[in-house]
Amino acid sequence: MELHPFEQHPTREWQEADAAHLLHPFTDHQALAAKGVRVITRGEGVYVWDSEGKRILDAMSGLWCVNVGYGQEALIEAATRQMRTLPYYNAFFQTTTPPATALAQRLATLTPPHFRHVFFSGSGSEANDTNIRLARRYWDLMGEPQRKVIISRVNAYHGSTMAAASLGGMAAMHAQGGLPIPDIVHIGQPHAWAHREGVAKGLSRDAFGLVAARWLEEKILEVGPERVAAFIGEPVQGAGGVIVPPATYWPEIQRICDRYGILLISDEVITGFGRTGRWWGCETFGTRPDLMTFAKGITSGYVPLGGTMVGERVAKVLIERGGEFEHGYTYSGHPVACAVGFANLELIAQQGLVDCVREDTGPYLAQKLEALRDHPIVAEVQSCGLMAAVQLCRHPPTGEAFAVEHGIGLVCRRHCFDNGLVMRAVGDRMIVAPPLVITRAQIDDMMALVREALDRTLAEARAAGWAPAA
Ligand code: PXG
Repeated sequence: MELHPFEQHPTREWQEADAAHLLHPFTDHQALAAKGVRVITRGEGVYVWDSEGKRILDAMSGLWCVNVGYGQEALIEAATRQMRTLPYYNAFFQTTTPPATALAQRLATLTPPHFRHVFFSGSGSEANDTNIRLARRYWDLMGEPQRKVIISRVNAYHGSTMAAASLGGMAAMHAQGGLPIPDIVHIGQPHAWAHREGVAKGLSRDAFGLVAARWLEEKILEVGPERVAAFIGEPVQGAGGVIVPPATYWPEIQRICDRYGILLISDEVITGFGRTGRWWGCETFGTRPDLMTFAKGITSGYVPLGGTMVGERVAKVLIERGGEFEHGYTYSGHPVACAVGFANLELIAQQGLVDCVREDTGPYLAQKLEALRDHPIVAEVQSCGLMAAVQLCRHPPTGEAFAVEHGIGLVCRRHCFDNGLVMRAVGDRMIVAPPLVITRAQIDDMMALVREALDRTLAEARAAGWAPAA
């Protein structure tokens, strides 16, 4: 049988072509060209294979998205059928397609009851742009057009467009684009470890959670409550390092939003669709957001799709008083994406994946992580459902960090890759967020690979004199 063009070339040829032509996201291209790109060619379940035939356990679900794992026939079938029937039509100009409307209806049944409307986009970044438009439009229609300011958090990740990167709190991103755009401001993150020598010192987790939430109130008062439109946050910060907030944090944030009447936006791009053990992170943490961003897990990443759940408070004003909302994307409600999303949600429900994460695999992962606490370079472990972080540290008893220039997270990530495991490094925090279909036996395999990578990292750090000898 003749090979497809994608199967014809050896790794080196892909690497050369790639270095010559493809600009990658968040990548130092000179460093990549010197090393040669890794080519991933296929996936099945929780595993992917590279062009050298090496099997890798994908403990990051691609980029926090392949929740049902690779190779699910129901999704493949849904895409194929919809492509044959109608590969594209739009939702502009008073039209729709059955998959777009059916998925909107389905989402209304899977979200808290005050969500009955959806605005689709092509990605999480676009959905967060939509949120800014919606929040400001809402306040215009409410007769308070001066309410423009959106408060977000340091180290938040809300996407990469100019507006979404502004919402995000990544200093390195802001430095490269003249960001943030006006009227977006940031407060600190509820990250007890990062504040261990500062405000969190001597406080219980719960007490620190209240302190961190009150940074929102302080910022509202500083900006002027009459100018604040919304607060946006990820229930658990993902790309910022899987920062699981203290239990006191979100209820206090909700109280503050209610007190000043500001909209609460829950960015559920990572935490949606079962990642935390409930359908939505806001259900795990007890908030009642007005807008909710989703993407990634809606299609398990098989095709791009994002959107915003619009709560009744905003939807009612927009629909009854708003006239035309001057906003939309070519791919808002793309029929193939929506057909795959619909099939994906059916699969998650049929397989009971959300309950499984909450009652079985999530607690099992947490228990396995506990066993890492005795490791000489592990300072803390944190998890929520199937997202987890392992904080590396030079000397856990004193909390002394590794020197930044040693890039210990990247050292650990290299050992993971070499060992057949994808794990993400955020500074000195190692992250896992495996597909929700992962079994207990596969969690055992994953954790054995994690421990092995930690041991190799420790050995390398000791040999280099970065960590104290045994
Ligand atoms: N919100 C959140 C909470 C995200 O995690 C986005 C919005 C943007 O979605 P799009 O579809 O526009 O990428 C994200 C995306 C990482 C990493 O390295 C995380 C994301 C994207 C790329 C890399 O952890 N999250």
